[in-house]
Amino acid sequence: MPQLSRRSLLKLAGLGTAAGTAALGARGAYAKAARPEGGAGQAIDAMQHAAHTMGPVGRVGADRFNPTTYLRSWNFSHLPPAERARFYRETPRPDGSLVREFELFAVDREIEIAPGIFFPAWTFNGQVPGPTLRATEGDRVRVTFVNQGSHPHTIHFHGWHPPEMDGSLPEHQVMPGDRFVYEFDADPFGVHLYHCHAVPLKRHMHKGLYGMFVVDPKAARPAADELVMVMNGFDTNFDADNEVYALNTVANHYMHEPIRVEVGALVRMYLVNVTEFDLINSLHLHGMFFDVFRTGTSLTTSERTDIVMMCQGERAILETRFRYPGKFMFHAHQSEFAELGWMGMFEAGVRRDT
Ligand SMILES: [Cu+2]
Repeated sequence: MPQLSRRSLLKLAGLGTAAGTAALGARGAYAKAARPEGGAGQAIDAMQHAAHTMGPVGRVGADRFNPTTYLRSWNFSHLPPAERARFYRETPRPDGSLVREFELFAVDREIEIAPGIFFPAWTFNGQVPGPTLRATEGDRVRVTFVNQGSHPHTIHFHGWHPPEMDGSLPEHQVMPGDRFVYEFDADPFGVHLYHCHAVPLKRHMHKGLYGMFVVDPKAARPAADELVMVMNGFDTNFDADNEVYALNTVANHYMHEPIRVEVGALVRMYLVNVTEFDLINSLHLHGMFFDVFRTGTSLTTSERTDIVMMCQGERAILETRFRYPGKFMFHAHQSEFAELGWMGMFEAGVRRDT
C-alpha cells in the first residue's frame, strides 16, 4: 500500500478540499442556481468556496462526549448528583479546607474526533480529555485510579507531591486490573494537568490519557465565566504526525456550536497544550486582546496580547471581556493546525434582564 501523507489521508476522509468539494457538489449546484448575477454573486461563490475549504463536512455525534458541556464542567458537575457521587466526593476539614476524592479509571475506547473519523483512544473515564479535576490550594486531593485498560498506565500530576505519588517510574506502573491511590495537597494554585506517564510516553500521551487539573487560590479569583480548553491533536495513521487538530478533541466543534459569552462579562479561559509530535501550539483570538497568566500561578498578568504560544505541557489562564456583540474566530495561528480542525468561534451577546 502506498504511503499516505497526512494531507492525502485528510482528503480521503473528507476533511480536506478534494472529498469535501465532491461531498458538497449538490449544495454547490444549488448555490449556483440561486446566486444573483454579477459581482455580488461571484463574491458569494468565493465565500462559499472559502468556507468549505476549511474544516470537516458533517457533524460528530455528541452523545458520548460533548465539547460544549466539557467547557464548563469540572469535578463531574455535568453528572446528575447520584452518579456524580460515584466519581467525586468532598469532605470538610476543621481548618476549612476540603478532602476531595476522585475516581478515575483508564479504559480503551474508540472516539469520534471528526465526522466519520474514529480514533482508538486510551481514555480516562471514557473521554478525551479526561474529566477536569479542580481543588483549592491546601485541599487534600485523593484520586483512586483503576486501570481497566489493556496496557500499564499511571497518573502523573503536575504540582507539588512526594516522589511515590509521581506516577513516572517503573515501580509506579499500574497494571491492567490493578488500582493505585494518589494523594497529595493541592499546591500551587494555577492551571495544571495530569497525564499518564507510562512508556513510551508519547504514545500514552497522544492516545488520550490527559486532563486538566485546576487549583484555585485560597482567596478566589474574581467571578467569571470560566472555560476549560485543551489543545490536542490525533495521529490517526500512527506515523508520528497528527492528522487532526482540535480544541477539546472534536475538530471544528465550536465552529458549529460557538462558545456563547456575554458582552462586558469577565471570561476566563484555562488553556493547556497537550499536543504530541508538534513542538508548539498556539491560540489566537480575533478582535480583542486578553491578559495572560502563565501557568496561572500569579494573580498579576504578565502580558496583554492576542496570541499565546505554548510547548507541550505548558498552560496559561487567559482573561478578557468582549467589547462588541457578534462572532469572533479563534484558532491556532499555525494555519495548518487551524485547517485540520483547530478552529472555533465565540459568540458574544448582550444580556437582556427580564
Ligand atoms: Cu498510559
